[in-house]
Amino acid sequence: MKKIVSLITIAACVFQLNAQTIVLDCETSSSPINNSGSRGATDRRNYDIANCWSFGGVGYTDISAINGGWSAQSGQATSLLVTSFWVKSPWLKPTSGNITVKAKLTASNGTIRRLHIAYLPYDAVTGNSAREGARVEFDIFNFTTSNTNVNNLSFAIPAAIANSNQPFKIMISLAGDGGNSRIMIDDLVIPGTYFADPANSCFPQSQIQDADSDGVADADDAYPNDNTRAYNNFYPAGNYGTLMFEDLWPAKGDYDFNDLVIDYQYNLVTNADNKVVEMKANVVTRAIGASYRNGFGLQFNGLSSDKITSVSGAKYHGATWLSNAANGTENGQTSANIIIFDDAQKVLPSPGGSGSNTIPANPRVAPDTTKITVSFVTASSQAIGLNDLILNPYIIVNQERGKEVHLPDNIPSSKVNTAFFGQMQDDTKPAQGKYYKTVDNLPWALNVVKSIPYTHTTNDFVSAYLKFAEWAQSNGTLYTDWFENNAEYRDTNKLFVP
Ligand SMILES: [Ca+2]
Ligand SMILES: [Ca+2]
Ligand SMILES: [Ca+2]
Ligand SMILES: [Ca+2]
Repeated sequence: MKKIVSLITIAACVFQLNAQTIVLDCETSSSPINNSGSRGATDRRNYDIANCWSFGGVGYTDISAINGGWSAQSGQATSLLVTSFWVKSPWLKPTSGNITVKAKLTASNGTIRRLHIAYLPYDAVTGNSAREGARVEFDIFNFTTSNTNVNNLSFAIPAAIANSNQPFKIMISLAGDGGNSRIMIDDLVIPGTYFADPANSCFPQSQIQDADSDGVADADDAYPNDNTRAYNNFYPAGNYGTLMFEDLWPAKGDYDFNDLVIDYQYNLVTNADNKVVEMKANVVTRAIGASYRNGFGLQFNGLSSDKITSVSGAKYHGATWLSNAANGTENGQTSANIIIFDDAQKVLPSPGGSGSNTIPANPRVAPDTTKITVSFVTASSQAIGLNDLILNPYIIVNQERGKEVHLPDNIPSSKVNTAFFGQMQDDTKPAQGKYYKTVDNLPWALNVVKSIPYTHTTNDFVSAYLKFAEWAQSNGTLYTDWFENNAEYRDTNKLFVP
């Protein structure tokens, strides 16, 4: 086996979801032939108007643009009226978060230059011809008029309209007094979902079917008759992933990575506000190439246990080390921990010979699927975003609670016996954030975001996955697809055939 100098494995499961935004950057033209001068400015502004932005006394310019080639610009900002120079967004349903915008002055003169930030409610009855109700100002920014620096501004969406499921416009007024400088803005980003209808005078969209009135149209709602749930977020998306563990830690062992082989898929169910309501995990125990009786747990890094209201589906067989609270999380933990099963040998009993589904000559046993449902608190003050969940799966070796094996550089639980760190081949160095790796950065656990075959008997993983070592030696830059079934990537003689 080649010397492995360093190794980066696929990181533990970090979920990221980009919230929807409505953006004005003044760049896009629907007319590709007019790319310069005032006609280019008009084209670009018309493109945004067609998408239901509106402007009062504000044009586009490519002179000293703030970002990209173009920015929006007021006339000489010598009116303190909020109705002289303004930009209005399309109708949108604001979510929580910050409106961000870049702004500057064209010259360092004048006594006052301001941005007024306001929202306009929808009012079809007493509103204006665009059905805009009375303007509500919620923030203001005063420029320093002695410079032309770019100001990166941020304004919180007011709680009164965030996630209200009602249409609003955001209106930015550009006002001032004295001098002759103009105000430029660019890269305006508003958190929310677009709700204007360009085909109907830019009025708010209508006729959307939403049977459970959670603000998510039936067509987009994975739970159209359940107003507490709206979306599925699968990890991995579209397929199962594989987790493989070596259980002789802190010794390196035979490095066959088949002591516990699990396929998994998590579904983080979110509500209309994109807050996590529950996690459904399918945990498929495929193989056990071990004599140890290993448990399997999942830590939610940094999430306090009281954020979980219930856990169902765990498989327990009387482990004396296991002590759970009423909500199904393990007692005595700083971060929430769920023990999914306490003894793999009971979940996937050996059908004869040693181990389960690792020795080709032995009888097979059908993989076991453990279905876990974890429910989370959903009160708005405590609700959990997708980015708040960092999932950290691990094994508990041979009924010894303090002997945990995690994915590389994943932190242990509060129950770990730190005396194992640094023993045998382990080179865990918490001060450096290094966990569960050898001096050469070999791990004791692997996570692959698709289901892959595992080694049979005690075959060294490196001799079965022929590009694994090169991937590892290259710091994860070569053969990032080492686990794929490409020509000359695998020695299938070393892999178990179910
Ligand atoms: Ca721009
Ligand atoms: Ca709905
Ligand atoms: Ca729903
Ligand atoms: Ca092994």
